[in-house]
Amino acid sequence: MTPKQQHAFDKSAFKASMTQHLTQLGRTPETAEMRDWYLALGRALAEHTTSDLVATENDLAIKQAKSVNYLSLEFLIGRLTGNNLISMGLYDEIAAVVSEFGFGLTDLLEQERDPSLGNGGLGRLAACFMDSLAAQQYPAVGYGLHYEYGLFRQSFKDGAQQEAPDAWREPEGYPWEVVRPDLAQTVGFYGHVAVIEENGHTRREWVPSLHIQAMPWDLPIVGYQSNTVYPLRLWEGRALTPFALDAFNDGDYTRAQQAAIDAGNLTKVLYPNDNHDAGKTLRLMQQYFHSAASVGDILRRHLDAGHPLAALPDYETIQLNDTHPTIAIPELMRVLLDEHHLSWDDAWSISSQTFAYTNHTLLPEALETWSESLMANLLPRHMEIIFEINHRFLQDVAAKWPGDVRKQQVLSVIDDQGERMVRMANLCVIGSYAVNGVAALHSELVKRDLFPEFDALYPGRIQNVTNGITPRRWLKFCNPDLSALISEKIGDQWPAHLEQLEQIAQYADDKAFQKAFMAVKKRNKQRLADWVKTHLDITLNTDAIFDVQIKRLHEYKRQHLNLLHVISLYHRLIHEPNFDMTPRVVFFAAKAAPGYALAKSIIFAINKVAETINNDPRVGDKLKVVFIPDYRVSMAEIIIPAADVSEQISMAGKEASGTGNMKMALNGALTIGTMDGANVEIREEVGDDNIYIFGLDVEGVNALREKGYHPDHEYHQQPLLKASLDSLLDDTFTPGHPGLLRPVFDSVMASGDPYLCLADFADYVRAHNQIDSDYRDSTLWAHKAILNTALVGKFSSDRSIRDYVTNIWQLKAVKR
Ligand code: 26Q
Repeated sequence: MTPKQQHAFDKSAFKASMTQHLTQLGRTPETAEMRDWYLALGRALAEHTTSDLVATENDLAIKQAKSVNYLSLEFLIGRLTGNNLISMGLYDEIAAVVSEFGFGLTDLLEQERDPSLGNGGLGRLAACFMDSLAAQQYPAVGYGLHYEYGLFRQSFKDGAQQEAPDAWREPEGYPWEVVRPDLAQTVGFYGHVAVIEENGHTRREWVPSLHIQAMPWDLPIVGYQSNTVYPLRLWEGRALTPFALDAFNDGDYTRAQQAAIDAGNLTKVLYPNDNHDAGKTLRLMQQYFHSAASVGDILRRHLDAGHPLAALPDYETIQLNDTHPTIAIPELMRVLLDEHHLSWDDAWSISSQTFAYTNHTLLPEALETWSESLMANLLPRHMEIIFEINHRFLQDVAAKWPGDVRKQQVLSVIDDQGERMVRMANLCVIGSYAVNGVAALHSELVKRDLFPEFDALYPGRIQNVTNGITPRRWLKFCNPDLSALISEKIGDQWPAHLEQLEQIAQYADDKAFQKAFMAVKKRNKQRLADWVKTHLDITLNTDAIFDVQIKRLHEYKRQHLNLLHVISLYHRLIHEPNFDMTPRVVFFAAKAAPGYALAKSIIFAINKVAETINNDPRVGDKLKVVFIPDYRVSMAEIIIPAADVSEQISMAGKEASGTGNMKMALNGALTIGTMDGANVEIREEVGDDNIYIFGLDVEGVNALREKGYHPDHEYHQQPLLKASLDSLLDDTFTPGHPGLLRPVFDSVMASGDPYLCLADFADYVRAHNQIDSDYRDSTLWAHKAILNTALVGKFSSDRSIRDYVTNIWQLKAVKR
């Protein structure tokens, strides 16, 4: 136990508490099953964190300090029990308790369902940031939505993705959450704007026609060794009263229930789109519901602490995780104007010093716009406020660039080419005091390509904060053997000071350390191989290179480029008698948005190619392809420590940052990647010799586009590429059914290969050949792998949070 730990651990009291919780589940230690024990453990631990959460909430020093409010429609937290045990410093103590009851802790932890309340990178980033805020004791509240169903569960039927609902709390409820009815808010929708005459002047006030209750559920974010517990507050939509009594009394039973049905649907399910705007009314309702409840709660805390409204920016900052919570800006304005009767200038001064916005994408299809008519119908008063913000803003633009109509058009919040649309990103930039991209390259492209006019209008507003990952979950918890090895050499303070890993670099050529390091990797590969044997019945060779691409399925991420490389290896194994290769297992894991047809076709193609290769006796164990279904945080925790090679192969300029790249490098994998997102910074840290960079960079991509790109030229000039592509058209991978994989072929031929897979293919193959030969030199490989772990300390989310604190939020840590 660490000296910092506040509560001395009372083993017998804890055992009694677990037994008590078993009783509440209707069990005794004799009749309880594994799941009951897990629930009893979770609930017993949650008692402690909940009391620490309430204590943190009531801490006067925190009330007097400035807090960040992290607003995000997604928090992909993953399982909490194991991670919280690490943060509480109780992992070994609880393992002992559990074994006295006759169980293994790791088996018990496997009982927990992942709360998959996010799609991918953006949601996981929010979770890592909450961990780092609590670890470093920067006052924070995370605000999200309490989805009844998280991201869908994925399975395959004949190779095709099937989606099933993710009932993450069923059936007993999630042990770590606590409902806070005293903190419920009410959120309005629809209705009209009333004009009220009051002692000589008029004011405008929204009269909603529908009200929904926002019920908060708190999850405890336990700071690593810090005794600090911050809330992740998730809002659930509920009917205000189960029945509209007047309607019920009128005998209109159906109408009375309608409100309850509407409210119950609001937070029913997470939208499964990643990097794509859905444009659905229910999604806008979710966004407003989230924003209004959160802004209401922030103002309640501020006023309850006795602070004046005008001092809001001194005590609260609100970070918008992409544009999804943008509507919080006009919502705060509405409350200040219509409920607190502030002048426009006073309200705007407060609001525009409170919000900051993070951009996570340059993809045009992901930039949110909402139709003005939809918004005016759902949120009539907010639409008026947006018009007023825009009107005043365009006056500033005209003053800066007199007579420049084009500037007015691109900067305006309203896009009036065609149906009038509200551009959420423009509203964010105008309404925030700071805007940031998520990696150095991405932030430069935000300034140069996405918002050049804003950058000219507001010099310095657009900044960079490079993403990070929490070393607690992504090394200490998921890779205990490597953690122990590191601690043996440099002590055990590195999880809170990741830059200390640099000291490991001195052992990169130490034979004994190399041996120990690679032995850990081997054990982690065995753990993954065992999982694959049990769940997929595929036997793997752990001497093979474990080559890993795990991320959402998207064309720009180019899983199909990886697939073409796999097919080319297979082709050579079959057709070139003298071809030899280092044995390889290529892992994929990815969910496709249910409405994204090509992404689903790529998954299908990978599964069909895997089936063929894995069952071809001519291949032996030279090559295996494994698609791990239902990728999620708990699966990542098994795959990442086992990776030798990390695939980060997006077309340059498209991946804003990536964070899986950081996780795998930290666990000793070598990256094969393009000059995109944070790969650029990983290369800076680990050095050119310890990363495999290939393909066109951003300038190369632009130059090729300029000159004119013809994928069919590549096809005709590169025999290996042609042969690989052609096998998608015949029945090599779909015996008896030629043509089933044509959508993938067409995407890079008929559709013009928008992400330049064929242009980058040859250099990608070259880089993989280099990996193949380097891996055979086990000393060389160990050296490179160790240096990856040693040199990526920069990518701790603790550093990201300190960057936000220093350059944007201006917070002070409050030690408890
Ligand atoms: C928008 C409108 C309607 C419905 C859904 C959405 C939506 C949802 C999720 C749009 C985008 C997302 C997620 C984006 C995302 O995960 N972006 C990733 O963010 C990471 C953290 O910064 C980066 O590392 C990745 O590069 C970036 O792709």
